This record gives sequence, C-alpha cells and structure tokens, in this order.
Amino acid sequence: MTVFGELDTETLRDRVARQLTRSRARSTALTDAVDDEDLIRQHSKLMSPLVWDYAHIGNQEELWLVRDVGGREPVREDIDNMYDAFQNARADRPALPLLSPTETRSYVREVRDKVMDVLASTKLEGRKLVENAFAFGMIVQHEQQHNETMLATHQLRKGDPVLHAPLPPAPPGPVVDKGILVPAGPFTMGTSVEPWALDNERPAHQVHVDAFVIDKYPVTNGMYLEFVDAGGYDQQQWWSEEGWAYRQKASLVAPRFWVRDGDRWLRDCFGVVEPLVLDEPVVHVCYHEAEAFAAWAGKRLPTEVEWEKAARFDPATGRSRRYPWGDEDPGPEHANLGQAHLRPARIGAYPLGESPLGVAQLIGDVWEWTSGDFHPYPGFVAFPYREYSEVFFGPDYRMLRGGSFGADAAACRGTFRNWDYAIRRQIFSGFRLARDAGPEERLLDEQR
Ligand code: AVJ
Ligand code: FE
Repeated sequence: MTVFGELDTETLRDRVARQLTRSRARSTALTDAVDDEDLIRQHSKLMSPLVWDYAHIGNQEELWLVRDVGGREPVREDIDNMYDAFQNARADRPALPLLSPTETRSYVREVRDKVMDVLASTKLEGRKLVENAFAFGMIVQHEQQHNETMLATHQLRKGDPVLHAPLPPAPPGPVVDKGILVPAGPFTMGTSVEPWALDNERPAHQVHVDAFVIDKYPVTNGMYLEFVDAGGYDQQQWWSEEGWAYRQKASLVAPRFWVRDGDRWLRDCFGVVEPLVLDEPVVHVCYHEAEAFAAWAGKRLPTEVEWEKAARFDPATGRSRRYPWGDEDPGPEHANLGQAHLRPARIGAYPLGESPLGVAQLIGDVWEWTSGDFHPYPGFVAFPYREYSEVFFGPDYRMLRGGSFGADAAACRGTFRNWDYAIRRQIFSGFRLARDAGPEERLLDEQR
C-alpha cells in the first residue's frame, strides 16, 4: 500500500516532482488548446477566464511553497489580491487587470522553477506543513482541482471542439444493475493516516450505519431519460420545495448540455453534439434534479456516510480501505479519472474497481451527489488554512463524492469530500440511488 509515511526522503521528493510535473502538463494542455482571446474570455458567469485559473494556480503555489515552505522572497506580491478567490467573485474576474496569457505562462514557470529548488533543498520534517510533503501534495491537488474547473469551462465554451481523448473502456460483459445490501454496524469514516488527505477528511472516526441498499451503478442517461419522458420535470410532487422553486426559476427541462432535436435528446460533449449513450452515467445534473429523480424512482440519495461505507468497508476485516478496490493508488484498470477520457464510462466498464461488496464505479466517471450538508467530522482542526474547508461548513452546500473523469487521482480518494451549491450543474455531477433496507433484508443481514 502506498500510504507513504515510510518512504525515504529522496523517494518522496521524486514522487512530488512527478506529481507537480503531471499536474502542470494538464494545466498546459487545457490552456494551450485555445487562443489568447479564448483564454481571456469569460465563457460563463459561473466560471473564471481560463487565464485567471492558471495564474491563480501559480499564485497559490507561490504563497505556500515559495514564500511559506521555502521562506523565499515573493515573486509577484502585487498580484496576490487579484488572484485571491475570496476577494474577487468569479463574475467579476474578467474586469480585473489580469496578467496576459504570455505573462501568466512566464509567471507560473518562474514560480515552478523556484519550487523545484525549494523541493530539492527543504527538509521534509520538523513542521506539520512539510511532513510527508503535505504542502506540496496540497498544491498538486489544488492545481488538479482547478484543472477540473478549467475542464468545466471548456465544456461551457462555444466554438469548434478543441479537446480530444480516446473513448473509455467498454464493459467487458453483460451488465445487470442491482441493489446491494450494505450490512448494519460500525464503520470507520475519514482518515487520520492518509498523508495528503485534506483537513475536512480528518480525523478517522467510528459511525454506526443502519443496513441500507445502494445501487451497484450510478444512474444512467437511459434511466434519467425515462424520468424526463414521464414528465418528471413538470410534476412538482417529486421535487423539494427549494428544488421546485429552482426548477421553475431556471426553467429546467433536462440535464445541462442535453440538446432537444425533434422528438429526441442529444448531448453536447465538449462541442460535439451526439446521441445520448444510454448506459453512460448521467452527468451535469444539480442536487435538486438528483433528488427529484430519486423520489420518482421510489428511492433516495445515499448519505455521505452511506456512500463512504459502500466504497470503503471491507466486511471480511471490518476495515476501511483507501479505495473500493483496495489500498493501491488508482490505475487505468480501476477507474475513469484524470481526463484520460472526456466522458463517463458506460456502466460495467470497471469490474476491477468494485468494492468488496460489489459496488461499482464509485471512483471516477461522475461526482455523486449525496444528501446532507457540509459539516466537520468530530475532532476537526482547520489545516493549514480556514478558507479551504471551514468557511464553507453549514447548510449552504451539498456533498459530492468519488470524483469524475475530469478529476485527477491525486485529488480523489475514498475519503475525499467535494461540495457545491445544490443548484450547480456545470460540474461533472451525477448520482446513484439508495434506500433503507426492508424488514426481510434486515433479518437476512442479522443472520449473516
Ligand atoms: C473543493 C472543489 C470545492 O474548487 O472551489 C480550489 C477546491 N479550493 N481552490 C473549489 C479549491 C481552493 C474547491 N472544491
Ligand atoms: Fe483555488
């Protein structure tokens, strides 16, 4: 297993260097794919211009690794405020006197050169911030998180397609969706040992979970289309009060990026409009749509605890794994991650990624909405800054788990927690269904 507390410093430095290089290759690909005008333009009020994300990536790296960890002189202190996400709402960012694309590229390069030097010369001990190279891991994750945000900006961009990737693997055999019974009992949620886990994933703590049933696969386009065709968007009874109000206000009729074509629906996938792939997980639905679909289907969304138990619990040992398939880092055989394929994989495509209970495609493909708000785990300590998680705690956000095809393995774990507003649909979000165990299933569980 690769919880790397035991790695020697040189191996750890190599690992960090490789991860930094990988994340930069992704940022470069996403920003080199379009011309300067496209980099500066705001493709949606919900998003920053791509060039803002790119310089913000460099600025965070400068703040934490050049100045704090490295104790070096600032590179561009004058631009800190412009690239501070809390000082500038996304909608206001295009009006800022941003660095040009050329200036941005040379800024991020200058910062990275210094960071490589800091990495080579910093003792990775003595301070919590550098133990296990945490600050470097945080910055790798930060860049990869913004890479996913930039990919969402690409999806909103108008014009000829510029991103291309091979199709995800096809399911190797026949696929049958089914509900999987997750036994009642204690479960260890979160982590205290995963070196690059962020503050909101900590600490590990025991929770009791009642028996429940969760679907083996996420909800597909085909299943979702039935809800659309059945008039689900016009039937208030499936929607929460808040969800219905939003459905009315935003005139929702189908997932974002579905395109009506006569009597059928197509989907815009990074500028290519194509027929729906019916056995692909539905993507670009908001929490309210997921919740309404679940009610229509006579089920509900899993709670965050249920999701994590389905993903990590090993009934043979009672232990929680790092990932559904075990403790190994994700490989291409386990999950659709890292923008290797620019769409979710059809259900059944990753049998090697299943959890011990047989729940599939929990990691990768689409972020999965879960019910409940963003709360700290018992014993939470903000680290290393309150603005990563703590300022978002409360009822305003819903939790998403598991990562999407746009998320990188470095920024996705069995314990990883993502969050967004219940109305957001430009993210790579889908969901899977759960329900309480029935009396007979409970009995079966108790007799095991
Ligand atoms: C954890 C994905 C909700 O993008 O808003 C990026 C991650 N934090 N820069 C976000 C993040 C600071 C965050 N999410
Ligand atoms: Fe950020």
